[in-house]
Amino acid sequence: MEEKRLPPGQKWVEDLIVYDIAPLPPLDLQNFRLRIFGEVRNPCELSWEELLRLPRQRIRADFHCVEGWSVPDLLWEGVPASAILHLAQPKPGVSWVLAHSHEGYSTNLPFSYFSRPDTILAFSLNGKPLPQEHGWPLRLVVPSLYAYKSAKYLVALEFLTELRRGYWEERGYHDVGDPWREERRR
Ligand SMILES: Nc1nc2c(c(=O)[nH]1)N[C@H]1C(S)=C(S)[C@@H](COP(=O)(O)O)O[C@H]1N2
Ligand SMILES: [Mo]
Repeated sequence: MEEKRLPPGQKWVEDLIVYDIAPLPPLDLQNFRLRIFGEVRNPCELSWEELLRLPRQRIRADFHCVEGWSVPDLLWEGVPASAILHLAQPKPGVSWVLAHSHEGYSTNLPFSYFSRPDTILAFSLNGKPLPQEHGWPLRLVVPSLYAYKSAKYLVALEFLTELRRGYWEERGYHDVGDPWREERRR
């Protein structure tokens, strides 16, 4: 059974390995806003309190980094992507989501993967508040794609009808990044 759970070319490791493209500028919950914009009927900015009033969900999922390591069975809790879609109402023709992070990181992913039931905006990992280095206060978690799509320090979601690339995608990483199809680079 184990090998069916491990995508091609991956190896299990016990714990997350921290990757950051840049140091994190200070961020406090008082000033925190999640901005939802682009091709949506209801663009909005959510404060931390408003975010916590949205529906919540827990998921248990394996985490696959494009560099070849996978961590089994992480438990995330947060706001499901479905709640964001319900609120923002993407317009017909939306095909990509660009996630923006506080320190300048960004990543694009197909709208179809963003919309999957296991995609969440997580504020908790393994039963504890999200540790700073793993994306505090809010992180996009997309278990169906390589980990570079799971943007830490999430501050905005932009809905697009055309492809616009994020940080690693501009540098040659795959626009979709499905580990089961081993879409590492384009
Ligand atoms: N904001 C931000 N999110 C990010 C990254 C980053 O550099 N900045 N790195 C990505 C990559 S390449 C990986 S493998 C995972 C690592 O998650 P971790 O640092 O929580 O282990 O975060 C992803 N999300
Ligand atoms: Mo990664």
